[in-house]
Amino acid sequence: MKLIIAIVQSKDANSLVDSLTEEGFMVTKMASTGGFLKSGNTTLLVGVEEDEVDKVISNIKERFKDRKKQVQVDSSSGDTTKGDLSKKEIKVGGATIFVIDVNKFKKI
Ligand code: 2BA
Repeated sequence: MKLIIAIVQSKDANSLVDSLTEEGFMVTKMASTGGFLKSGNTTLLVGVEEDEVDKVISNIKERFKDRKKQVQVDSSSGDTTKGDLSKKEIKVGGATIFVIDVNKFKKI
């Protein structure tokens, strides 16, 4: 079994959760905050059999496309909220996906 951890933009997370649920996957949705932008994002946990990993990743890919955004960052610390601010272009949107081996899975 694998655990897929997907960090996605909050605004599109519900449609992804609905789609995965309709396909029969079990999903946990968690509110999270990006360390760099300090803004909200959504983290999904999806426990699946190994042969279903690609299906979930394809579903995520269909919904989340990259785009660029200009943010103000502190040039010395990378902090986006204070200090000596300069503009930087970063990629937002898309999805960050981790696929982890699950040693044990139990429901009790
Ligand atoms: P944030 O940490 O708020 O990062 C938002 C975007 O800012 C990132 O997009 C990336 O383009 C840029 N960025 C992040 N850290 C940076 C840095 N130290 N220097 C320059 N640019 C930086 P994504 O890479 O698509 O990441 C979106 C969100 O996914 C992140 O939000 C974070 O919550 C999560 N994430 C990404 N990579 C991760 C990792 N290796 N471990 C844990 N969480 C991660």
